Amino acid sequence: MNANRYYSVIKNHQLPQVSIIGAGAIGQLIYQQLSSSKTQVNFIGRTEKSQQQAVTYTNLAQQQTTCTAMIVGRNDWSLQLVNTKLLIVCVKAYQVVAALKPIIKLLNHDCHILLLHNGMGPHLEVNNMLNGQGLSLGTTSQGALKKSTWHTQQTGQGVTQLGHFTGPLMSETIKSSLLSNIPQSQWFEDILPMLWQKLAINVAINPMTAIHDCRNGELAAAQYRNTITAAVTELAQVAAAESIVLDLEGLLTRVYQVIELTAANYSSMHQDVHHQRKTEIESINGFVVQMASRHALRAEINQQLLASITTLEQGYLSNA
Ligand code: KPL
Repeated sequence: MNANRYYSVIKNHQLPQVSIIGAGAIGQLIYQQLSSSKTQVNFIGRTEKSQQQAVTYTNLAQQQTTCTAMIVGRNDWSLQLVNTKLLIVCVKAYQVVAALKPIIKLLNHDCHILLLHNGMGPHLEVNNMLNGQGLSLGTTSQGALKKSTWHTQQTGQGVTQLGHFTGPLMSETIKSSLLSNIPQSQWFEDILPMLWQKLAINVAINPMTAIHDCRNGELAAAQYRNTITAAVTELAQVAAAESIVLDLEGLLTRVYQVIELTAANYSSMHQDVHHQRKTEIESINGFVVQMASRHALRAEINQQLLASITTLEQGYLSNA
């Protein structure tokens, strides 16, 4: 893009700048939700080149709109110029560190970072990479599907839970923009218990649906109950060792509610295995196993689920 034109697109406003890394279904959904607000939103691209891109969005009422998004190039000049105040990282958990590494040093100290992915773990590494920036974490159960590279469809409503993790706080202006534009979003002073609760759902449903090649609803069958109970019990014990007190009965009730509410769906891990993609197992059951070993605890069932999915994955990834 012509440098002057690019400069004027970026500098034509005094609105807080939010950048998104990861133009997957959730990244594009959040882009749409924020771009209708008094916030300037852009994507950070994968290449050095900046460009404008037509992005299409279909909402739950099947209405389709197309707008022009700015894709900021990953070069020092563009990234400094864009002066991002909030960077939302919407890549898969296993891509977070690699996505942030080359750009974190180019972000201003007053830029805040928000990680929004399935599973847990990358925040521990990102914490060590921070260059003065504050870090918040979040989870969303909103449903979205990529119909093509730049066309996303919202497929379901869901809640989005956000909260501070470390360093300087997110600015109140940006926080209220997130909360007023992302439907059913809430801010938690203590976000970690929320993330562990979401993790409890994922440690039970995701690997089991992938191993047994079934929809979420089929996990209500009695034959799966012991494994689900054991995986969630281990998670609650590990969380307790991390000083996060969770109510085991409440967690199991929630797992079965989600199984019922999403009965017809295939979990994200089922879909990853079905399409022979890398899964998020390392940041789901793998995280429980990793944290258990820190506290000299056993997490046998999570270890078994991790091993089964890793074996499945290695089978197809090594042939790819
Ligand atoms: O988050 C999910 C996922 O598939 O990753 C659940 C809640 C299990 C819904 O499918």
